This record gives sequence, structure tokens and C-alpha cells, in this order.
Amino acid sequence: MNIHKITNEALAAIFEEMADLLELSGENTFRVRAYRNGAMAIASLASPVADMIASGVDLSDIEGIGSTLAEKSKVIVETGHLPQLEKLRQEVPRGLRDLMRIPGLGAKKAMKLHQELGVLDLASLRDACQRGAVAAIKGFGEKTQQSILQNMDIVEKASKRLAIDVADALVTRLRAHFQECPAINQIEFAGSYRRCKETVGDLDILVTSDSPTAVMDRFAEFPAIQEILARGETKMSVRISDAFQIDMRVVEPDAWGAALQYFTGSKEHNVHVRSLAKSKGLKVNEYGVFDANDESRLVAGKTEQEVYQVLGLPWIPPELRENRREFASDAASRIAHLIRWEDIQGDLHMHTTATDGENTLEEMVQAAKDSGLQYIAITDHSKRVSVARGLDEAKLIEQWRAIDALNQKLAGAFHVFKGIECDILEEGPLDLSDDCLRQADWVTASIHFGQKQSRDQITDRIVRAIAHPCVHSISHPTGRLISRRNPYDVDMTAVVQAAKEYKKCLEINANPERLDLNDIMAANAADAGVLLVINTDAHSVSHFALMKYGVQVARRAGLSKDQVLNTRSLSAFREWLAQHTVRS
Ligand code: DGT
Ligand code: CA
Ligand code: CA
Ligand code: ZN
Repeated sequence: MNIHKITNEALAAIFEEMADLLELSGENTFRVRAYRNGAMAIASLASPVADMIASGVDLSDIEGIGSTLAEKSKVIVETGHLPQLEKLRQEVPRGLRDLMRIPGLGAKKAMKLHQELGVLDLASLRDACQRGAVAAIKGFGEKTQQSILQNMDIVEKASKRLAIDVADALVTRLRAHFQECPAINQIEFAGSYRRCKETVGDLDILVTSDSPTAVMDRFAEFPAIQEILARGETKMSVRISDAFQIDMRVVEPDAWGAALQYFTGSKEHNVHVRSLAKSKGLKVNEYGVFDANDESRLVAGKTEQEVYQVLGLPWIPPELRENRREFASDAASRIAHLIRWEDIQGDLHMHTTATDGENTLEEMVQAAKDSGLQYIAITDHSKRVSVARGLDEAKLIEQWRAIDALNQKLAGAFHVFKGIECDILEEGPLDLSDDCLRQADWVTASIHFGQKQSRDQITDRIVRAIAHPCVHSISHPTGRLISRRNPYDVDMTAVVQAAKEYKKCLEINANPERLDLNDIMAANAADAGVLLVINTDAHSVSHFALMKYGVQVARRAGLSKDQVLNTRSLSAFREWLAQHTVRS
């Protein structure tokens, strides 16, 4: 049997494309979903599907992969292509895949635009909007045309940048790939990835080596590479997937620190570093710090620490290098107290199978304990969120009884707080009765509906929720989904002020799709004296690991652990609750 060495990533991409093209051609949602689930399942497998098939594994035994997809995987691995996909590609223009990702458009409308106006891709859609042709189609109108134009930017940007967790998975694979290259002495991933930005435009790899050729040969063997864009003596750039680029530079060991500092950026941070150097009679570039009067004299460069030190600066954690306040006079103490993942003791937003979570209460508790937490709050959805089978008062109280029983068994070693993610209804009030909410240990309120309301309406809804005596916190306060949906129109200054006044928390939602509040807003809230809470919003046991991304946002915001509620020990958190909960 002939086996094609197709990567899991490429296989998953084929099924993703199948799903998109099927959806565009009006295929029923179950079939479309089977392809999407299969793509996700394959992308998260640890070993290559090609190897599994070669050794006779039946893929349909894997959760998320049905018999049809198992069969198609086999065809792809054995023949290198999938006839159904090739047929679909002839019937449906591929550019429509971008169109269906525009918020508010979807597959049906994208196809309609194609049929009525001959739109093929983002560029021709923009053109049609600007001509006013879209507004003229039945079911679209002026307003839709406007919102398409606005939302196109999101898709255009998204197609070029990777979400932080996707970049993370790629880096893990690259690290493993380079593990097997003895020619590498040091390796680091610099740029926005090292600064933990929420999306990454490209990866910037730095290495030191006695044999740059061997390193670049190894790089060239990375399976996901689609094209080598450039290769020189010590520099190489490649492209993976449609547009994502990875740059690699081999640098001298004596310049390692200087290169790392330079290529970590940000550009704005480096501009300030260079001017600071100038004022001290020094010159900084990617090769080192030099005496400005005698540029052959190297002052520092081997480590980042010494580069910063000769400039009179503490070593600045990469997350802070955005030229915001890392050069301020209080920076050293801020850096010394910067929050770390280990500081997190609890997680106060998560879901179970009672609503749209994938794991039971017991499974979530076990996983939380295993991940080293002391306490969690279970916060399933309230009834308004019917797509997630939200809980009414009776069902919620039933869940709380189960939690009481579980806490008895846990006997103080770990505590589960009885919580709820209570929907803030379109008209303003909360989704559950005060009588019910008063029995909760922890109430977080959030908006899921009416996101297109005016700034005043949305702000008013959130401020009212903050003022509600039973509410402790607001979850994902701006509602944005990175690269997919803009935040709703909300006056964050008013929200922060209300949170301060009523002593309520604002969430940093750690899900990499949300990261809401973002770094800048979290910093503003903390400056105003508002306590933050970093939650995973876990919908499965694997999501506890997402806490890392929330902590990264908090670090980029310059927060200390005192500014984050769930860094408190179980007893200290209980104390806080006692002071901030109204029981009657
Ligand atoms: P990205 O890739 O768009 O997410 O953002 P970065 O920050 O990784 O930017 P990138 O990949 O263009 O460059 C990596 C770092 O290298 C950047 O943060 C600072 C440094 N750098 C690159 N080009 C320049 C430049 O023209 N001037 C200066 N001062 N620094 C640069
Ligand atoms: Ca970069
Ligand atoms: Ca770059
Ligand atoms: Zn949630």
C-alpha cells in the first residue's frame, strides 16, 4: 500500500474545506458538522493519522470521527487526494469561504451574493458593496451592506494572523521538531509570540549554532512547510498554510541577548530603548550594545539581562514591552510583583453537562483539583440561553443540592462554590429571581443577547447588573470574539466606575477566542481600583489549561496578584465573599 505522508494539519484542513464547501452548497447541517468535528478531532491527535492508518488503526474508533470520515481519511492517505473535494471546488468558488466568515453573513447569504452578483471573494464583495449593489438585493438592504463593509476588515485581518493558542500549538511542534537537531545550542521564539499578544502575525525564531546549515536543513524538513520563501547563510523564511510565515535567524552567541531583545520588540519598545541608549552615550542594535564614540567596543550583548542592565533598566518581561509603562519610575516594583500562573488558586466561571459543557460536575471538580486549584465555582447558563439549555430556578437549585453533597464528600480539601452565569436580559433585568440568586455563593452576570443595542442601552444593562445586590462579577464584559465579532458598543469607563462604586469584579475571560477584558481595559479597570477575576469559562476538563492565556493578559496589563480576586487562598476568598454577599 502506498502511504502519503500527509500531516494531521493538512488532513484537518481538507475536512474543514469540505465542511465549508458543503455548507455553501446547501448540504444539511449534520453532514457539515460531521466534517467539522472530524477536522477538530484530527487536529488534536498526538500521532500522525498517516502512521495510524499504515499500522491498521480504525480511525472511526476515535471520538469525533465517523465511519465516512475514517474512510475518506484512508483515501487521502492512500491516494494523496479526495475526489469529492475536487468536484466541490469546481462547483463552489473557494473565495466564498472568506465571505461566509463575515459576521452576520453566513453560508446562505454568501452563496446568494455569488448567484445574484457574481461575487467571488472579499475583493469583489467590497467592490459590490461600494457600488451599492448589495443593498439592492432582496433581504439585504442598506444597513446590511454597511455592516458587511465594516465586518470585512475582521475577516481580512483574521486570515493573516494566528490566535495565540494556535500559535502555541505550532510552537510546540516546532520545538519538538528542533529537539532532534543537535546543531542547535539555543532556541527562542521572539516577536509578538514571546510578548504573548492575543494574535500573532508571524513567528520569529532565533537560534545559536556552530552549524547554521544543519539548522536550516532541519528547518526545511518541518512537515507543515508549503514554500521556502528565502534562504541565505543565516536567515531563512518559510510559509505554512495559506499565508502564515515563519522567519528564522542564526545569531552569534555573543549577540544572543541583543538579538533576542531586538527581535522580541515591540518596535515601539525598541524605539524607546534606542533613545535611552543614546542619552547614555551608547548604541543598541541586534548585534549588541556599543560605545557610541567607539562602535568597535561591545558593552553588552550575550544576555538580555545585561543589555537592559547597561541601560540602567531591570530585565523587562516580554509581555510588558509595548512602550506603555515599562519605563516608568515604578516599573521595577511592578515587574517584581507581576502576577504569575502559579498565583491562581481558583476558577470562578465554568460549565457542566447541565448546560453546554462537555463534562459532568464530578469530572470538572476532579480536573480542577488535578490542575492544582483550591476552589472553583460552577456557573452554568441561566434559562434565557436556551441554545445552551440554560437552567431555570428549579434545575439550578437541584444542581446546588448536588454541589452541597459533593462538598460534604470533599471534606474541606477542595471547595465547589454554587454559582451561576446569569444572563442580563435584553430589557435589562437579570434572568433569575432575586430569591434564587440570593441562595448562590457566586453570581457572575453576562450579556448573550441584544448585542446590537445602542451604546446607552448596553451600558445601562451592564451597570444595572453591577448595581444588583446579588451580583459579584461581570463576565466577558465586552462580548468580543477575536477575529470573529467586534465588542458590543459599551461605555467601559462607565462600567469600570460602576464596578468600583459597587465593589464588583470584572472578568478577564481566559478563553483565547475571547480574552475579554483585554490587556488595556484590564489595566484601566485595575488603575481605577476595580478587582479583576481571571476565569477559563471552561466547557470541558481540557479547558482548565486556558488559564495561562488569561494570566498572560493580566501580565500584559501589568497586574499584581493583589489585583486579581482568584489569587486568594480558599479562606481569603471566603472572607471576601462574606463581605461582598447580600443574603437577605
Ligand atoms: P507580528 O508578527 O505582526 O505579530 O508582530 P511582531 O512584533 O512579531 O513584529 P515582526 O515579526 O514584524 O518583528 C519582530 C520584531 O523585530 C519586532 O517586534 C521588532 C523587531 N523589528 C522588526 N522590524 C523592525 C524594524 O523595522 N525596526 C525596528 N526597530 N524593529 C524591528
Ligand atoms: Ca512576528
Ligand atoms: Ca517577522
Ligand atoms: Zn460562560
